[in-house]
Amino acid sequence: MRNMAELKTIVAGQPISFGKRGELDTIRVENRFASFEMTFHGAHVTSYTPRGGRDLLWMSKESNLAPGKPIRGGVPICWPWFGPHPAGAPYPAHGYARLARWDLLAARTLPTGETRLLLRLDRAAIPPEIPQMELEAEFAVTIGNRLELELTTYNVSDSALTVTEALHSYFAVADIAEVMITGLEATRYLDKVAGDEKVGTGPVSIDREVDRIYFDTAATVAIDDRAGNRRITVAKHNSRSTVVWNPWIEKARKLPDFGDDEYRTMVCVETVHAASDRREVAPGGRLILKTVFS
Ligand code: TA6
Repeated sequence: MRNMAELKTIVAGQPISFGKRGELDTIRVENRFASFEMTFHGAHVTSYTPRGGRDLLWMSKESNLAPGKPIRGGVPICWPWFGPHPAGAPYPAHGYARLARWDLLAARTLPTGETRLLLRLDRAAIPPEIPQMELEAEFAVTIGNRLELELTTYNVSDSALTVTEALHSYFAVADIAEVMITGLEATRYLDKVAGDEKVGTGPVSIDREVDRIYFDTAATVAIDDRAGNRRITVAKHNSRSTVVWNPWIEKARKLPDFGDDEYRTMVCVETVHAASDRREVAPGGRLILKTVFS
């Protein structure tokens, strides 16, 4: 882990500072395009506010903000598996990347004025009770008039390894009842609530719990937040599956880190490698998952 003196050297002369959110150390960027915050814990993006606009990301007011606990909101990195692990405990849901501190390796200001950060998962910080896979992870963030997030997996073992993963983005909307999601029409999806497969017929509106993995799609998704008079686009690279999730009333009530009525102001549109879109990484190989939102 780099100490504060080393960190300050990395960011010297750039619009980057260090702060706190709850118990967690944060990296803050204020450049000409946007205000941005992420925690070292989980390399978790917690805020992205374009200059003169509103935060694109939603954070629960009930979220944990402490080492070793998942953060509810922003962009959780689910890695190196998505969802519950087939073996159950001691394998946590959505993997262990979001439970450990990451190290800041580099920070650069591009000729465009965008700020680029590079972080690496500190495997020594992974809770020791969780069996690790022989994988390394790096996360590159580019803060401009779009936010680019790129998660790279390196297989440092001598055998092929299967990875599922997600950039599990929580977007802020004014009123979920007025949201229309386009880009997933006529796309096959697994409906995890009903437990069956369906095909999308038109734009997606949300008036109940929705938990869907859309398959065979590289599409850019648009979230039309009509009550908020805003349209958020979610593009992706090297992913053939997209998750749409809103817990709705009952599930939100059951989640201790999710306010009872907070489901009304969020929706997750996630860029993933999940289910049949799981990826095999060759020994010494790497896997990239990238999402860009604006
Ligand atoms: O991405 C949707 C999902 O897999 C849902 O099934 C729900 O579990 C959600 O992730 C949140 O998971 P978490 O472990 O962060 O509460």
